Amino acid sequence: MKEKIADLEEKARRLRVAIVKTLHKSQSGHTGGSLSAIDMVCALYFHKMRHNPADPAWEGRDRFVLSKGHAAPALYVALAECGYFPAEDLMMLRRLGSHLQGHPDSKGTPGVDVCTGSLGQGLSMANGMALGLKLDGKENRVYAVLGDGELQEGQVWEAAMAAAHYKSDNLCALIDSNGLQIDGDVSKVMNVSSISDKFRAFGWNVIDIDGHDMGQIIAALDQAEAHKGAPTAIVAKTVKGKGVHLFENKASYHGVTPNDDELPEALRCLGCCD
Ligand SMILES: Cc1ncc(C[n+]2csc(CCOP(=O)(O)OP(=O)(O)O)c2C)c(N)n1
Repeated sequence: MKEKIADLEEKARRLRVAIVKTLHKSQSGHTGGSLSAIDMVCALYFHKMRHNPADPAWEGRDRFVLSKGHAAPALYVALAECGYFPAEDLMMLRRLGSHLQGHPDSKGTPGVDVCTGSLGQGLSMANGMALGLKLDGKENRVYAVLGDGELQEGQVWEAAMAAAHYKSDNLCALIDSNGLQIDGDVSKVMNVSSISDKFRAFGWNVIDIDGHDMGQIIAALDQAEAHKGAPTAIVAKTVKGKGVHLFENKASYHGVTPNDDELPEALRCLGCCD
């Protein structure tokens, strides 16, 4: 297990490098929330989820919904690393006509199941997928990553209520709780705490973790899978911009990309010199 965790940590480091390089090239996109979510995305794609890059529409796959769709770079670097498309394509992020748009597009990108980006809607889509799979008697699981600022959208709580009502234990929501949104502190814009208490009150199984501790992430994903009779919310404490001190805990880097001056230092922080 120690080796597995070390492998995933190394993978996450490399994915962070890819995020920084991709966003530097595009000069458009979301840095902070991509770096905060990447450890969870990495654990899902390289440890937990059943999926097949050679056959993106494979029926036996688990489903993934990046509800905080602006963190698309985190998803794209994982999909590229899996082999859904060549890594060179990452350099086309946000280009007109590219299959890597600023927010996930299920029609354009192999491996993307749903279009997201309008905050608050992903958990409802994940609910529908989870319910549909259950009605079909399938074992597949559904994972959705949400932002804590996103929880200010009322639809999230309608979805939370419905998932508990239908006992959707094949559904797992991961909350990237980095405490910041586009305009600053989530607690000041519209306080959503306590996130854990809220999901618990809605009837969910709740697991609190450090969202950058790979051991805790995979243990929580295993617990979620084992839990029967209710959906699971993994409430992950994270750092916006994690891994690069220039961007850490700064709301100003929500939608700002590394510039030419910042790139070398950002890569140095991530142990990458090329
Ligand atoms: C319905 C909707 N309203 C506004 C936006 C613009 N927007 C994009 S990201 C963001 C802040 C999201 O904060 P959070 O969910 O905490 O994401 P993170 O900090 O993890 O990047 C906003 C308001 C949007 N994408 N969708």
